[in-house]
Amino acid sequence: MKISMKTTSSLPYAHAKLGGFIQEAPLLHNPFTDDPILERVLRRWMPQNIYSKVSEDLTKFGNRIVTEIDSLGRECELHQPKLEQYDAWGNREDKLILTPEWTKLKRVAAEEGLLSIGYDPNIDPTWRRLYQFSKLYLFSPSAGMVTCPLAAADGAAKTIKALKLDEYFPEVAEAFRRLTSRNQGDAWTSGQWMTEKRGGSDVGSGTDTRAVHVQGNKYLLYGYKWFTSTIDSEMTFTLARPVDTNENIIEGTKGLSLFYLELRNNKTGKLNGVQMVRLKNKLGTRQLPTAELLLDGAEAIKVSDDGKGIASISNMLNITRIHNAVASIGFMRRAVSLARDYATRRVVFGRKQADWPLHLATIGKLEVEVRACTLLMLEATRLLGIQESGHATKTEQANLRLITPILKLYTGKQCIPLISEAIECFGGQGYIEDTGLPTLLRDAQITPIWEGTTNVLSLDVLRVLEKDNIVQAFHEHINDILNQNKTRDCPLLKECEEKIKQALANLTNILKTLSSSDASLSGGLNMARGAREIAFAFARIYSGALLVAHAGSPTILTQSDKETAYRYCVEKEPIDLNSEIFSEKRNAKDRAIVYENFKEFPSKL
Ligand code: UCC
Repeated sequence: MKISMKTTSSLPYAHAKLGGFIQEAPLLHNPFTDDPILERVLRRWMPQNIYSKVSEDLTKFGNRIVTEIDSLGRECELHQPKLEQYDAWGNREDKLILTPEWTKLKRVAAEEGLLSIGYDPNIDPTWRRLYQFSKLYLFSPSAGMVTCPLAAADGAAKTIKALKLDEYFPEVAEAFRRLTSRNQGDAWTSGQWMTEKRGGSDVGSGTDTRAVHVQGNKYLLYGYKWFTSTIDSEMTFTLARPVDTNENIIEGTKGLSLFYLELRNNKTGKLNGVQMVRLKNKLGTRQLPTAELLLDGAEAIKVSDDGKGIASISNMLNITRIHNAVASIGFMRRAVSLARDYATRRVVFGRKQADWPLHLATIGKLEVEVRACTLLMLEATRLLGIQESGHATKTEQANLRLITPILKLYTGKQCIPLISEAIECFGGQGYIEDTGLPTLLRDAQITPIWEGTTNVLSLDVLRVLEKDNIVQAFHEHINDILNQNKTRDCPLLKECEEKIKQALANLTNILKTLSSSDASLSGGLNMARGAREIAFAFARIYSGALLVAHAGSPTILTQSDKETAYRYCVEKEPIDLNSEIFSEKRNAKDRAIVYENFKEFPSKL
């Protein structure tokens, strides 16, 4: 049969014709004005004059993210760093090739004060961390992982101030000036070289790097740093073992000291006794230059007392752990924000996705979790500001130390399934590289790993719990937060409060039993076995209380705040802290499950 021309022109597909329909892409909105919770929290917590300036800056910055920054970040994913070790004639060069957009983003970060706001003497010290981290949170998912050198730079600046290194070492004072500079020309970032070939968790036994004394505080470092991110940074702090005159070293944590070093000689521009062995081939964060580094006589300055390396670098870790959480939550927020926008554009089975109850409920669940995580992060940065202003009470100091590992581990763990679910909201399109969505999931996978894995951080929580009165301080703080709920007659919030109090009582009882010196009470129970559950219980109680206080605020509450608190505190699966989790008897059962059918069973675990 012959088809007439008239008929063919009405057919949707033909040669050089791809069909009439193009799916509308999700739109990136100003991440500050689009965020359902951030602005209201800042308004509630900050004094009016500070809030006005901060919100004005964040609105402007949010626009810049949409119009300029986001596409720079995307370019960093598309044009990843390369390492050229030799020139054509065989000379060792270790030339790191970075896309211009990476460099541009670092400049934007300096200009926007993403680090310097946290140290700016012209901003009220109580509020500058909350301001800084709010801005970083907006920046993070568009930043092409420039947030990593910024995190380490912030950790370095904090270490310098906490240990007063700028008062003793002029080089370090200059580094601090550059780390906190807004001047694009001379701003520095930092590395954080901790991980060696034996791994990055047990740093005390895993650090092989030797420090050979030259004179005064000057040393030469020899070692192999296995997983060093941000190798384009100008300086770093690192750990090494000083060698005494008899060539002896002290093993373990007690043998480690903290060193400051600059990557290049500032006169010649040559690498300072460092070879870039290879770039790491990572699952995600591929925008970020991460390498194995050989230290072959790198000139360094010892900046801590002998044996105080880990305690000193912890100043850095506690800051980078907050940055890590900001990254996790930034990725989550971006995924949910794009999914909710897309749901207003895509039509399925005759309706917009947003009009299908099941789809709406799916995004609703994600939204509740992101809000809980956001509040926890904002609370940590609020406490950090108070601590750095010198006005923190003992209770606030204790809670800052406690919340830091909890925030990091909880948000790192939440973000992967959450982003995965948000990506599913795009159907097959979410699986397509050019949409940029897969990058979110790939990059998120690092957040539970670096800066301490979930297990290592759960054990850090136990380290904190060994301190006196910490549980008491947590109780007081949670009660204070719950007392900020000013709508006491709201039945939803009442129920939330009851749940939180119940969970808190349960957690306290378990902790009492576990730490009891009375063997009949604690016998057969091992706290470390259930360290994750303990940490998660703290996270849930803390976030829940913050949601209740937020929803009960008289001035700016919305019905959806109450609903969010209710869903998080009451409807979410309960925190199950029964003593069975901690029972030593389960070790053998776990071993049987994990190693079933395993041919070479280790004789002793
Ligand atoms: O470097 C990495 C990637 C760089 C990229 C940076 C940017 C990422 C941000 C992303 C944003 C986008 S990854 C490297 C990650 N490695 C870690 O985070 C280390 C993980 N391991 C731990 O945290 C362990 O818990 C260790 C290493 C701290 C455990 O060592 P020890 O030897 O068993 O520790 P001790 O003996 O319990 O503690 C030694 C001292 C003690 O103080 P003193 O000597 O005064 O008694 C502890 O109280 O250190 C103190 N300490 C702390 N203090 C230990 N941890 C802390 C802490 N968190 N805060 C305060």
